[in-house]
Amino acid sequence: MAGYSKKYRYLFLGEQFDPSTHVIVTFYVESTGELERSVEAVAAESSIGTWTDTEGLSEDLFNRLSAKVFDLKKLDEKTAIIKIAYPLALFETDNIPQIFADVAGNVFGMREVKNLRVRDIELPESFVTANKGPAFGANGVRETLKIYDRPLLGTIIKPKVGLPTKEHARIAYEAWVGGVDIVKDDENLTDQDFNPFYERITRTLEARRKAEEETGEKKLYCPNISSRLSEMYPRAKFVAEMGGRAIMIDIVTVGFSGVQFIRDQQLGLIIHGHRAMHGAFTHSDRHGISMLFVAKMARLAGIDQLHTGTVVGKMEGTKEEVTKINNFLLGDWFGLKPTLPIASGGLHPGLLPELIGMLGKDVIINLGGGIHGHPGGVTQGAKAARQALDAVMKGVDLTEYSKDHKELAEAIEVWGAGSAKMEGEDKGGATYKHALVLSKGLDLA
Ligand code: CAP
Ligand code: MG
Repeated sequence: MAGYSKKYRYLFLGEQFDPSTHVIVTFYVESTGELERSVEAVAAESSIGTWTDTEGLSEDLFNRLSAKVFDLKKLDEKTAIIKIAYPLALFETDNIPQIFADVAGNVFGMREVKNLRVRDIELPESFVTANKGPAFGANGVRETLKIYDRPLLGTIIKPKVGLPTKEHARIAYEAWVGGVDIVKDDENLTDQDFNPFYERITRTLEARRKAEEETGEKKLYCPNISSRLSEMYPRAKFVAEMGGRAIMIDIVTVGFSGVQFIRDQQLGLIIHGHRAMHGAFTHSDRHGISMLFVAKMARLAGIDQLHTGTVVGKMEGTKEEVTKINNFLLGDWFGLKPTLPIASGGLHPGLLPELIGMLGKDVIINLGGGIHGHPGGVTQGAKAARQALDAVMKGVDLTEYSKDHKELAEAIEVWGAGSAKMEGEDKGGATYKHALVLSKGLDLA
């Protein structure tokens, strides 16, 4: 069958492209028809082409802006892992919505592909440094809290929604005095009648001040400002004016335009990135966008701390996947500040040894139900979580440590010590496509 274009070539297999002047994207492709035709279709549709050659597409224009497929690893007759080089000129390098529209836009819906997954993106230095990145970064978050040598302990006010502002602030206070460093709103709490945003900020920041006086520790409150942009900006400004130190944005439901806009305002606020809805496109290992790709966009956009998974909790994410993302976020990236990973979802004190054993100490450990579900209540739940963290940092077995820490003992009594796998299919297990990818010595992403 003829190639995708009669006039132009997208396949440059075996050729090299300068990584300082090209964006390199790795895709997993399952074709509906002839594999190489589908691969060309992906390259065309994600750069300058369409389903047919067009009058205006000159040779010069094509050579300057077309995507070039330079690596193709066949997994079977219809499936391959490919690498595509995109000329830098194709991009508006500090416009994240445009990056998605290029390499993670139309391509997913083409009839030429049965499944398509964007696995990774490698950006040239000039591209990365065109973006602000995090204002605080991992080190700035730690500097704000004056905590340098252990994981940070966070909680989410539970129930997720429904509490009136007074109760919300009280529970936040209880968590802070119990030993939690960071309190955040849940991803679906914004400005509902039962918990108006501006009143919540005033009351909860007052509670934070009280907790700081009593504990002598710095605390963080991350209120959820997610909304339309015309609302997000005044909400963020109000938090800053009221002495807040952080805000939370649902980066997927709000979108990266919103994240970049708030970051551009330089409000002096730590930006906590929640990734609710990411599972709609990161879940399948055969179709969608990897969380690694999303994490790279989040760091470019200026997210200071980002949910990336727990491996042992209720959300999916294999150890390889989560550690790869976390290592990227904490690693050097042409001088952009690192983003602090957040492990959250289904965690309780008994899981901390395994979690920290896998993810290390450069992480925020978020417990929602694992604190607010403690039989003794929130303060005891926070104490149990802090005791578990202290035990791990001292290298003491949890059960041993719980002998003279009753709140921890009560938590272990209810939830155990060690990873009782959450109910439901462990998505992290290898599917046949995973096995195929691994069999070729390729990593999962
Ligand atoms: C956790 C959580 C977080 C998820 C997000 C929830 O509560 O508040 O939103 O962890 O998942 O609503 O489920 P629990 P991820 O501690 O009670 O589970 O961090 O994977 O994006
Ligand atoms: Mg939540």
